[in-house]
Amino acid sequence: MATPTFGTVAPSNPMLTAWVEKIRALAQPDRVFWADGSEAEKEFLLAEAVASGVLTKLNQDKLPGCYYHRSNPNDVARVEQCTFICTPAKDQAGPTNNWATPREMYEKLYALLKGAMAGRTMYVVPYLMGPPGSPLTKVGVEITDSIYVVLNMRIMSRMGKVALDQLGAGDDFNRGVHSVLDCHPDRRFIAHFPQDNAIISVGSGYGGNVLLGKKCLALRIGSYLGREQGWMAEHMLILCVESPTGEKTYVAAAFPSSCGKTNFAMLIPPAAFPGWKITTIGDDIAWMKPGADGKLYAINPEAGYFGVAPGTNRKSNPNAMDTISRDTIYTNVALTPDGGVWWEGHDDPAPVECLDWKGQPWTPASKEKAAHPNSRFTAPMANNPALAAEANDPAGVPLSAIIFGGRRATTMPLIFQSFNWIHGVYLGATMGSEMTAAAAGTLGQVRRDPMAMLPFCGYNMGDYLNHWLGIRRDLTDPPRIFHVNWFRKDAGDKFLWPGFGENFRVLKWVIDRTRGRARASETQIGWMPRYSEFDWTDMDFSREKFAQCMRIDAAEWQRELISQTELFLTLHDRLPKELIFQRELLISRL
Ligand code: OXD
Ligand code: MN
Repeated sequence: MATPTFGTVAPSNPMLTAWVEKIRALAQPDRVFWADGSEAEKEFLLAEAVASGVLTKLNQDKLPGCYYHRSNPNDVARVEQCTFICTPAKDQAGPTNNWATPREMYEKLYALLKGAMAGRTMYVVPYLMGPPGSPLTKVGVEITDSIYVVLNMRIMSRMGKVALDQLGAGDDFNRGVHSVLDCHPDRRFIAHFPQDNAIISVGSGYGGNVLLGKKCLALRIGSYLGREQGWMAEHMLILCVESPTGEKTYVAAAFPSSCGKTNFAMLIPPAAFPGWKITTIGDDIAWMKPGADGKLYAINPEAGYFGVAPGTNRKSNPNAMDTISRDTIYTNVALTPDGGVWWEGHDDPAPVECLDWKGQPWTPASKEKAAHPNSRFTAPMANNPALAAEANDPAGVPLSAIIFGGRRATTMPLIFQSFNWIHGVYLGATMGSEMTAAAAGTLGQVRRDPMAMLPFCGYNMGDYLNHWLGIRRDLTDPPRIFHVNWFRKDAGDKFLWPGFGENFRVLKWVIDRTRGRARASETQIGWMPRYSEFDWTDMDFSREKFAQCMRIDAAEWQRELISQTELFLTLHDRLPKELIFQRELLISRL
């Protein structure tokens, strides 16, 4: 390969160069590549990734700027059992995190990193989480031996010179080190050192484990920093609903992984609602801080979408299909003979033949899936036809509503509103969801996932819930809190609610509630809309069906309370008393 002319210019920040030199001396790469984020550099890296077989160039007539990657089949999802919060004391990490002391983990991981990059290039990737110039924005630097990581980080964050400019001569940056090592599950660790603002990830190449700006910095380290500094890092999409008169309302929503955050963030209102528009600010992560006016402001720290491919199609998410039609990296989907991509739930019929996510010949008669259920696309948010201009606003957007939701076949109604902030925190804290393919684990089993943050909270979950309650003190106009469930089923195992675009009808009620325009009935579990409160234009949905979606079933709620007990027991020593009172109130109402 020609001698590279890229990546040779080291930045002038001595704190940064000293740390990079320390890791270089440890990992012993053949060379160091300083990423600047330029277009020319991107072309160079793409060519190198193709030449080395890391990426396959897709059919550029069909999918301009798009590339294809297959991961090691043993490395296809986040691995919570290998994810650690490293703090001096165990109760700082809390009962819901794997814990190790920083000393023990540094020792173990430095031993694994010793000489690990011999024969490889060590890339240094400076990046911003958040729009340039925002007071919430953080600088990170990821050192990695994976060119795939560099190219993904380029999409997912604001990468290169812009980050070095914001860092200047400062020392306030997250230090992230990543090496794929030999990609062996026994040597897979994703370790966070919140007090050092540092991350070390080894043994994996999967996005959620290795794109360190995302889950590691923006959620685990971010949640820790947020508590120290008076803000919040949350697993939430952010969207803007614009009415026909131009009134804008901002909403954040937390759903566990693979429960439709990306689809909801890109929702298109049904034709029955002319003039209504939804624009996307973020699809996965929100950083939120009380503003001087007493409202809660949110930014999306990311610059791209790392979305689940299966099930994405023109019906479920037309904006995502447009977004991923160019400049996208596809991982672990199926590869068609004409250089295209396919997955279960794609608009195109199943190809007569193709290569599956493992590179094996696949036909519709095959028993295995063609695409891995957690196969992904990495696409720039700038491609989204419905991107909100506010996505790049350093000031963020003032939230009027926060929505919590899980994937629940039973118990949880389509929509209800909390009585107040504390009750809303209780709803978020007790959220349950059936497990999906985004993390290795038991599919379908309901687990408690407070605020959808169970795998992402970088400190004691009890303290985290206290932080949620404490934030209220800085808010004179807090967002209203709601709970939704798109996934309730009837006795025949069929979804009761059609979902997708029709979710706008639910969202519209939420918006109208925050603006004091919609009425609600007080029930045992919260405020609920009556049938007549929904706009049913062009939708054939009977009163009986709606009643089924909204039903509060005494026996189901009894089981729900018992299952919530497990979480309360786990968190008992730091559980805020407010949440215990909320539980008592719920029991007496029921
Ligand atoms: C994600 C996840 O990738 O939550 O966003 O797993
Ligand atoms: Mn997520």
